[in-house]
Amino acid sequence: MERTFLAIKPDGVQRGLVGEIIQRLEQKGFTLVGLKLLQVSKELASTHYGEHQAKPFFPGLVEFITSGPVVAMVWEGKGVIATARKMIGATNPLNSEPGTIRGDFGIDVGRNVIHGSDAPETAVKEISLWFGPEELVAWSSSLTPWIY
Ligand code: FUP
Repeated sequence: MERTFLAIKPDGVQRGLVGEIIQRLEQKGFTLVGLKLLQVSKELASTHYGEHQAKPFFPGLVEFITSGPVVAMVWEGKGVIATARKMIGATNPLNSEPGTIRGDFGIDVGRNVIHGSDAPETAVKEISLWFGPEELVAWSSSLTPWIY
C-alpha cells in the first residue's frame, strides 16, 4: 500500500494545528502508520531539504525547521502521495486554495505549516530518512477493505 511522509512544521505545532491536520487526513480515509514529535537537528534538516541547498532561502528554511518541535508522520492509503499534496495546497499559502491546509491556515511561504512528499521516490527517501522500520506499524483501520 502506498505511503507518504508528512511533517507538521514548528509553526503548525506552535499554533495548535496538530489535531486539526491529523483529523483531516483520518477523515479522508488515510491510515496513520508512523507518528512522532521531535526536535529536528541541523543535519536532518539539511539532508531533508538538500535539493534546496543552493537557494537563497535555504539557511532560513533550516533555521525555521529546527526552531521548535515538528510532528513527523507516515500516512498510508490509496493515492496518498498525490492526494495529501492536494489537501496540503500550493507551496505559497497565498496561492493555496481555500479548503487546503496551507490555504486555510497560512499566509507566508516561509511558514507554510506542513510538508508532504511530492512523488513516490521522494516518499520512500523521506520515510527512511525520518523513521526506522521499527517505528512504522502496519495495520488496517477496517476489517472491511471497501470502507474508508
Ligand atoms: P513544497 O514541496 O510545497 O514544500 O515546496 P518546496 O519543496 O518547493 O519548498 C520547500 C520549502 O521551502 C517550502 F515549504 C517553503 C520553503 N520555501 C521558501 O521559504 N521560499 C521559497 O521561495 C520557496 C520555498
